[in-house]
Amino acid sequence: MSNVVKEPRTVVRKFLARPQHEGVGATVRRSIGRFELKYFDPFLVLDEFSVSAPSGFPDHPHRGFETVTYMLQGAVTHEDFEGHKGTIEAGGLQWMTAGRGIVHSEMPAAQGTQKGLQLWINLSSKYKMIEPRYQEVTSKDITEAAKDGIKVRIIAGEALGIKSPIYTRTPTMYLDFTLNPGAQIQQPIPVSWNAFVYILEGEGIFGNSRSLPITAHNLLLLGGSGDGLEAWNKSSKSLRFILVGGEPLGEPVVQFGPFVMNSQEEIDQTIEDYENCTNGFEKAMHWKSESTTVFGY
Ligand code: FJE
Ligand code: FE
Repeated sequence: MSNVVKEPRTVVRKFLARPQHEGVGATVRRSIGRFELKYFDPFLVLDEFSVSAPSGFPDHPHRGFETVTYMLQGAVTHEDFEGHKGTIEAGGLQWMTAGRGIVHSEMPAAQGTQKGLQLWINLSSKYKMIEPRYQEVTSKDITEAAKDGIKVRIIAGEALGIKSPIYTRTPTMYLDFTLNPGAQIQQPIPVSWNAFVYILEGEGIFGNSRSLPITAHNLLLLGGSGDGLEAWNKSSKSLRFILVGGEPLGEPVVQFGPFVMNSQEEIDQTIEDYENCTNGFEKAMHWKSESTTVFGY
């Protein structure tokens, strides 16, 4: 393989994400967003979630950031206060820019266990109050590339010379790699970006070919300033992980649950807006999701 990475990044920290309760009866393995790792600029939360009916994430608001929901198994139905509704099926993706405000529900769409990843990406102060926007991609329309025992689903950014059509308001890359036994990758990452790996399946070696293999549910923070990632599958099973990178915003972050702003004053204003249904929360006034009714909340 040609040397596309000149200065590979090293793994500087490792976190095992253990299951915890979230929403109503749902379980998440939270890596970014827990107290030891409150923020990894521009990333606020990474949850590997697992829900079965009637558990889920009933009506709740968001302001000031984006949520990226990527389904791994089963399906989730989302429904918002503007009447936007749909189902994210296995392998599919919803990239939601909450901007000034969304109120929605995210609930299981099928029997059995629904699994996926939800990533929260912060928005810069100049975009926190933009109009909400959705980008939705079904599994068959996700850009894929394959080469030398590597398969990559390009959710955002570029890999193996192929680009995703997703627009990232905060510059972000999001790649889902599967490496066959014996395969290795060299993936460029912009030098100034923060980047991490989260392992989904199997075991892999990251950063240094002599390091110990790392298994599922671990988050790896990649050291700054290198120009890419090198990883190896030296095991006998397939290895699946995501590589996510983003341009740091370098701004103050004040978070109150699902509201993420730059100052306490803006958070106070947001709570007021949500309570009074103003400044983007107008449609929350008489709204209740259908799923909330169906599931009996
Ligand atoms: C939540 C605010 C929230 N992780 N993973 C507060 F927005 C949420 C929430 C989620 C969520 C939803 C999905 Cl589909 C997947 C998630 C948090 O909706 F649970 C709390 N407590
Ligand atoms: Fe949500």
